[in-house]
Amino acid sequence: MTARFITFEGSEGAGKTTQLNTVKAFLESQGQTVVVTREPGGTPLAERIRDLLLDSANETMCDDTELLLMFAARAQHIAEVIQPALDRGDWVLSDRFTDASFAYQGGGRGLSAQRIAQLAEFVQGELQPQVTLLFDLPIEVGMERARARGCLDRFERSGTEFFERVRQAYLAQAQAEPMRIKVIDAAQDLDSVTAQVEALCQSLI
Ligand code: Z5A
Repeated sequence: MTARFITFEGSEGAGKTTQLNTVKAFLESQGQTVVVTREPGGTPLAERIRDLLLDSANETMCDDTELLLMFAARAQHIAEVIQPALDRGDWVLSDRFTDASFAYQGGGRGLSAQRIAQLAEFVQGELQPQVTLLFDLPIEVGMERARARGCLDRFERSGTEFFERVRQAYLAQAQAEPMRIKVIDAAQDLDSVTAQVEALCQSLI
């Protein structure tokens, strides 16, 4: 096995959650045990932090608080779910991980990448996903998909410019780490995106 910890990233409505299930089905068809999880969240305590982060009533939350809560949730998630699963030899598929902090809190909010890297080192040490699937699509397409779902959370209320900065930060990460981060064209129809992901699945095992 070459990859056991796989993360799914992308901006609003990119189809991460949908395609995570494609990878899960593939791995299970190969007889693998798969743990599916998400960030922020993934444990009862981290899900409570997620509620704080997404609640649109928390409009006074400052950017540093947002960043620290993301990493507090991540510390709990690693300790309770990710590391134990990897130690058992299971696969872990996480809907978002630290790349999202660099993209949203770094690119989107404008916090220093150096400060985020310090927190990443503190919270996760050597732990890194071996493969990251980055679902990339124009912001308007993703927002349209999210709007179709109804009520918007605290992040989804951010403007187009915020999400454009997030997208560019993700693409810059992919350029810096092409071996780990695989960019998927998520603007295509569902069958075409699924076909791209299935093609990548073959290289996971
Ligand atoms: N966040 C952060 O700021 N910093 C961090 O460190 C972390 C997170 C970890 C919660 O994430 C927020 O936390 C997130 C970033 C921030 N905020 N935002 N924005 P989340 O993952 O829970 O929320 P999300 O990004 O908003 O997820 P999402 O909108 O559910 O997107 P998705 O999972 O990528 O998409 P989906 O659920 O698979 O699909 C969305 C809809 O589109 C759905 O109706 C599908 O049926 C449809 N879909 C999917 N693919 C297609 C295609 N190809 N064509 C047409 N329709 C499609």
